[in-house]
Amino acid sequence: DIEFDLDPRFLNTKYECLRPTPLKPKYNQSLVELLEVIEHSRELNGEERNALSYRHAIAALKAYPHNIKSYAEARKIIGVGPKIGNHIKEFLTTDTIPEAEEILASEKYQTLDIFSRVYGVGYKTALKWYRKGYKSIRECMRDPYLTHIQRLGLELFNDFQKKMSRQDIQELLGILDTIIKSIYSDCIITPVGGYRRGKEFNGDLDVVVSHPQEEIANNLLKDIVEKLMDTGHLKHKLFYARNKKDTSSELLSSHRNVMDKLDKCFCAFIQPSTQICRQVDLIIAPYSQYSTAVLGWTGSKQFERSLRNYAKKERNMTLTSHGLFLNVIPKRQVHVTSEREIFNILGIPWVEPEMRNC
Ligand code: TTP
Ligand code: MN
Ligand code: MN
Ligand code: MN
Repeated sequence: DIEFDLDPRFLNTKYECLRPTPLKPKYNQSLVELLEVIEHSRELNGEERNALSYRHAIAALKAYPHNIKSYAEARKIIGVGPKIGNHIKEFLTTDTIPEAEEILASEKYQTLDIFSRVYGVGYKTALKWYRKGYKSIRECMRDPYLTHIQRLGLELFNDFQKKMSRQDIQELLGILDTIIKSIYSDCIITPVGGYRRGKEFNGDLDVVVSHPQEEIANNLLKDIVEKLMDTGHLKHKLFYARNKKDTSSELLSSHRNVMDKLDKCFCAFIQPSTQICRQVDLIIAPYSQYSTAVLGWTGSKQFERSLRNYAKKERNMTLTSHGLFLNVIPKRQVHVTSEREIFNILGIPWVEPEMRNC
């Protein structure tokens, strides 16, 4: 069984990227689900640091190769401190976690959870709407102060809530492939995000597109978006950013965990067979940044965060979607051409995309 065929040295590490993590954990599943409720509620309250400590513990539990049987056993796992340890103790005796049950039953959590799923709405806007007394998406739509993107997000809410099967995604990929290659037949199109990690159902489709010729790659976003508008597939641009093709100083200034500077368009895209509006995130990468862009956009977010931390703290390198850099003065780029090469240079055992689900 490849899923837990891992070096025991790597099991108890704070770096999720050293630990293959499957989509569906084999052990401790209901414990993980309850802790995820607490984590999500911390996130919705803007308690990011607290949420992060839950995420570390959850990731460790997802990769843990046994059902936990005692508090002492739980506390041996890196990332499980006294607080989360106590929740695990509660779980071992009652089969649930009282705080998670309270959260799930609270009207505030239920409402914030819905509002925060609207495209472009973070916890701050969700909380603002909740404080105004809104209880439903319909009530939010009557708010007089909506931004253009919030209105769009609310209008698209029903469609965007519908998950895509892998077959739905394949239909969209087929269309993108035909249209993009009709512009330039040498384009390289790679699905990334949750789909590449093997998720059965996805809320969106993320795609990295590149072309071997720099000049063509530079203008690719504009060309693709125009064509998708002409064909009627692209209904709305949710987010559109083209960045100046500048010096490498730009690349170096993009910090970990913030939006990169790759050209991108987040699209509301009509799926022909269902007429449902789907979110398709198109990312354009120059050929020289292709492998780091694919790695960076495959996720999970927690996997990326740990990979970047590992590069920085253990290897004195900076990894972004734009490239891999040595942190010497002046910074030096390490040229890489594949994901495997990046893992090799960082000295991390290869992790299949399906095992990056921390
Ligand atoms: P998402 O599509 O947001 O996440 P996902 O595909 O992992 O999960 P979901 O099923 O909710 O769609 O982003 C895909 C990956 O791209 C994510 O794991 C991290 C990366 N990413 C960035 O690097 N920068 C960004 O601004 C965003 C939105 C994502
Ligand atoms: Mn996605
Ligand atoms: Mn996305
Ligand atoms: Mn997670």
